[in-house]
Amino acid sequence: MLDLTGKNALVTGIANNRSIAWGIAQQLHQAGAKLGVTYLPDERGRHEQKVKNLVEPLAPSLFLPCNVQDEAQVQSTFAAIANQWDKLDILIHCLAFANKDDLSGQFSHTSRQGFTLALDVSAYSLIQLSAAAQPLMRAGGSIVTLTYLGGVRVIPNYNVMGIAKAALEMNVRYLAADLGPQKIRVNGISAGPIRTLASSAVGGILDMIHHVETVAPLRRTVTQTEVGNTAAFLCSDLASGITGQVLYVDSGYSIMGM
Ligand code: 0WE
Repeated sequence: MLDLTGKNALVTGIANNRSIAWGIAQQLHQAGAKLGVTYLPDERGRHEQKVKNLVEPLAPSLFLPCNVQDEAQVQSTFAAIANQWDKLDILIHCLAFANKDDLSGQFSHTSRQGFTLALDVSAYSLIQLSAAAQPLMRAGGSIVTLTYLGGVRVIPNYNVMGIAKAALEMNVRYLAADLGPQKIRVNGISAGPIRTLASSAVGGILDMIHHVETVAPLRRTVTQTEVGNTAAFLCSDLASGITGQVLYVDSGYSIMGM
């Protein structure tokens, strides 16, 4: 049985009730994990209040601001975890950002600044959070990140995010090799396209979803709950032999050639 009781989990990347991170947080909670939640702080705190209300039913013992572009916030987050919990078992990384202008048009025109931003927030942050989590993962641990097929194959308009996901997937492998001796496992979930805040800002997402519904073996898109269940599995002792892998939760879409 999938059982996460006695495990402490930090979940990043919840923006609203459509977030994949929200699906993951719910499934970790259902499996008995204790939760800590981070959010991207905004000036007026309206976003903070929305996320706080959303996660309230999961009774997180920690609710912390964490913008990964500010190293001090990352240090404060993990200092607060060290204060509250005797150990950290699970780290869920669901963070990505690229300039909207870099998610359409000519890839060859991607600016140095846009490239650096996308790779910093979407790929480097996994290294950053893993380093901060490492001393707290005293009993070993499980780190799970979210990736996308656009990091392996060309998906129109995914552009610089594809390069960021390619770097992220290689981060998974190097981190798995680095942290394995400390019994810390590192894996990625490559989710099929889902309607979320991040994807709805992307032109043509509905056409992409329709395409998946037409050609994927299961003839449908995946749900946040399905990604959440896979994350819960990867974080459980059922997956104790799995590290450095990218699991596809995509209705089988990625196996198709036509
Ligand atoms: O990884 C993603 C989306 C990540 C993302 C989304 C945005 C929109 C708003 C990163 N940065 C931003 N910046 C913004 O200003 N996905 C897997 C969803 C997604 O994004 C696409 C897709 C799919 C699928 C972009 C182009 C084409 C397909």
